[in-house]
Amino acid sequence: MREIAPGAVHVPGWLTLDEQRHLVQECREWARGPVPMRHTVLPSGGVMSVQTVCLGWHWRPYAYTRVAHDVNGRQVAAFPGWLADLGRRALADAYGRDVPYEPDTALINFYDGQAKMGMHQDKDERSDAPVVSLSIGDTCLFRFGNTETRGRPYTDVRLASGDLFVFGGPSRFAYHGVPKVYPGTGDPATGLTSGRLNLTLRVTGLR
Ligand code: MD3
Ligand code: FE
Repeated sequence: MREIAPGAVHVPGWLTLDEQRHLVQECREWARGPVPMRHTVLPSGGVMSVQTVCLGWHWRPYAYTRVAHDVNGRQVAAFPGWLADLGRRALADAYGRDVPYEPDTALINFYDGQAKMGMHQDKDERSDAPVVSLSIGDTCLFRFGNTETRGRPYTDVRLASGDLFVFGGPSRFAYHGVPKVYPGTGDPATGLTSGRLNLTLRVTGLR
């Protein structure tokens, strides 16, 4: 366990192999629909290299809605209670104490060997509750920056399969990104034979 910055806690190897296998199975189902996993189209017309599917609320830049107007007009799948329980357990382990936490959305990102994510802030939520991040599959280079600029200072961290990262307090609105994934570094026993999955649990503050 390492606190990268105030409120930003990295817990390597937090998920068991069984938990990772279960999450991979669930992600495969969620990726099929009702709103399929797809490359998000940005307002600029650009297309994200990462593929995303959402639970509870559908995210697109810069809004959360129940219905995926930009994909197929369907309502996204519900956010399961067991995933909220996992989020509370993650926070308790990262912070060493029970904290109230009611995540209502998950963004599930899939990275193939070429995908990356530029430096950005997550500001579409109307809540400063922590974000819980779970990584499965290939290791990536994760860049954790500062709240002021896209650039330095930042800290580079390798996120491997099973790692938990919690971003709360002053870290919640820091710039961050994924410059690179390392193909072939994941354990196929997770059920993911290539690429990287990242699940982030969040509180939208919407109703
Ligand atoms: C720090 N995802 O979905 S997870 C994203 O690996 C996102 O897919 C990356 O950035 C991924 O928005 C990074 C780590 C993460 C997620 C959310 C954060 C770090 C964060 C929100 C605030 C601060
Ligand atoms: Fe983000």
